[in-house]
Amino acid sequence: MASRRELANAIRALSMDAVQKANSGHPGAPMGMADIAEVLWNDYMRHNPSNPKWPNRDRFVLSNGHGSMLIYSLLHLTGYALPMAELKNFRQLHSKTPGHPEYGYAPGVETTTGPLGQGITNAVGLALAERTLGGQFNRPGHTIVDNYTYVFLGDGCLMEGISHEACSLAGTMKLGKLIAFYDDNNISIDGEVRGEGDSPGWFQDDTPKRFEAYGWHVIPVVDGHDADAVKNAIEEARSVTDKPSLICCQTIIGWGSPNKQGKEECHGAALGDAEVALVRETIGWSHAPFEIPEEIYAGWDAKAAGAQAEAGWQTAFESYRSAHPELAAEFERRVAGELPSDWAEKASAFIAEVDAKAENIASRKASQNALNGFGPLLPELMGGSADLAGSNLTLWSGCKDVNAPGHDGNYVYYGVREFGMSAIMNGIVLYGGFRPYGATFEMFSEYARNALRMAALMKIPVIFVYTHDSIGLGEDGPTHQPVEQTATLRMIPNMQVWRPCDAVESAVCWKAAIEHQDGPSTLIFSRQGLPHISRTPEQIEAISKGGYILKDCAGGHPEAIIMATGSEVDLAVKAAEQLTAQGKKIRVVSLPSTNVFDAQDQAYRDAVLPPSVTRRVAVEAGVTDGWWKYVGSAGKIVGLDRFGESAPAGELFKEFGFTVDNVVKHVESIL
Ligand SMILES: Cc1ncc(C[n+]2csc(CCOP(=O)(O)OP(=O)(O)O)c2C)c(N)n1
Ligand SMILES: [Mg+2]
Repeated sequence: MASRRELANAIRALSMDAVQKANSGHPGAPMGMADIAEVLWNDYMRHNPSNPKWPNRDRFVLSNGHGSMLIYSLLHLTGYALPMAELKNFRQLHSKTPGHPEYGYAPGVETTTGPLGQGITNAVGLALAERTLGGQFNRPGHTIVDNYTYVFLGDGCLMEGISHEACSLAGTMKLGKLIAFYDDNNISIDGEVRGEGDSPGWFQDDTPKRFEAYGWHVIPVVDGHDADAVKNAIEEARSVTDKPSLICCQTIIGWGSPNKQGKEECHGAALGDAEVALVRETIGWSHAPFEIPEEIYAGWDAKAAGAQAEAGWQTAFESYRSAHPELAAEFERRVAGELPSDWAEKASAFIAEVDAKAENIASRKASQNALNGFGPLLPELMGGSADLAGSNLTLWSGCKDVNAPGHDGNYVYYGVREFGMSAIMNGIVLYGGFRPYGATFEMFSEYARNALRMAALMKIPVIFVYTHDSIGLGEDGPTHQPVEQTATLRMIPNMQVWRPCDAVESAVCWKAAIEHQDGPSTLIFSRQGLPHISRTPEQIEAISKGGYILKDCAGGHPEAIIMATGSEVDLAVKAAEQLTAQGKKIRVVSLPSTNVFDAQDQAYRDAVLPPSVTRRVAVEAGVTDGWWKYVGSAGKIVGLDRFGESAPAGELFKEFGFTVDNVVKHVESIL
């Protein structure tokens, strides 16, 4: 039987050889954490390589994603559908082994990691989702949701600010089944993180004390190369159920490399052929690159144990089904990510109700109304706000705090943690069974931005809600007034951005976001009141196309088009009325989602914005850059290419030209 060290050395060999072959990558972390990974995966991880989507599997997150060869080695060795050919193809085009682990490529990769700090934050989301889904579905004698979330992280993750946001919240929430392994190797790219005297380095935190202060259970000193010590630490961590655990593992980066271990040199570069040969000698690994002896495979193979674990769970689930048939069916629906069968019909009925009410309200209020309409249909909703519930209006009548007794809630008080909230939502949706939405002021989407990008990269259906969407928020001033944010959010590939103009469009955009399953959505709402606009049922239907004709001239052959989004649609409508009264033929196009509109076929887009009509004016209280593609070089834009000011909203709209008269003037200038 292979020894633990020999099993761990398989990770070391695969990692250094794959990096060497690619002549690119990070051998240090996998070689340093191999012994820890061996104990965790062989003795504790409950997973089924033949079914990477088994809902009750333990989750593993490599937050120090640069060490991607660690997870690829583990997945290959334990029996996932990740053949050796993929390891040989590390970092090559169309391989399943990209430079950093990417969700949707290698089976068993739970989330995309690499941007440091976000993996641990996703893991907090995974652990919160596990606890909450358990609270909602487990019943006495039937524990069907019950898994651990394990996460590896390095100095870099701990230096990143988001780790504070996430770990502080995890401590407050007492996420006892979250177990983190800190790769305490005193190295990051620039060298030793803990220097001395006049060269203090850049990371001298007392990490154990920091995590104790968060309310974590901390195991402060574990030799990360001593399997027994690691095993004891995992036992201890699992025995503490009311606190997340941090196991601080002292390791040597690049362990086994005689000339490079312990040095930053092996962090992110191939060791070189000569050093690779020396490692083979040093660790006693005589096998050729990418050759794994049968005995080693046998020591790692998790297929039989995994199949057995899942079968045991299936049996338990069938007994749950007998006792609670409706819950079991609902669990299966939720985990499959399917909408309730009556969703489409009830959602449309709600939108018709909103239209009939014809309310003049802020779109943030309309958003809350939509949540009250849709929330009862969707127990999978997991809401939240970064300490702005009363401003973002994210609470609806069915909200219950996730931390309340029973842990069966559906609302997260994230505190002032925009980035943390967003990356936690990514983790929640990745767990399965939930549709998270979370809110802040649109301005602070900036704080969260990379998590939005990661959601888009992973094509996962998180709903980011942003209120206070322009200078229309008024007196809080330019620090809080978005100007360039909507435009830049639209630029994120795979992100559907909505900026509705009234309560009806707000309800439709919520419905669209809920139905958009293969990517994130951003919903942008106003602070200030917006008038109801009347529409035909066909127009209401067309809102979900992202852009549509809201008002047309008689005969349908306009001489000019005014297009707008959100709070500026009203200006466009009134300007068109004024111009129509002067005998002009004007069409108004509402574009609540430019991305969704862009995805319509050419015939539809041309029907809304006929290429022959080149006299076009766009109105949006934000930067103008993105609008030129709609108005063309003959067009005009009423926008805002500067920061706002602190003043009442009405005055600001006048000051910056968002008036009916100014829109009319712009149209007249090109007629
Ligand atoms: C947000 C972010 N900033 C910077 C980087 C680039 N980067 C990758 S690894 C690394 C150093 C990480 O140090 P540590 O976590 O200690 O990793 P180790 O060298 O110990 O493997 C940096 C700066 C990154 N991946 N993500
Ligand atoms: Mg390090």
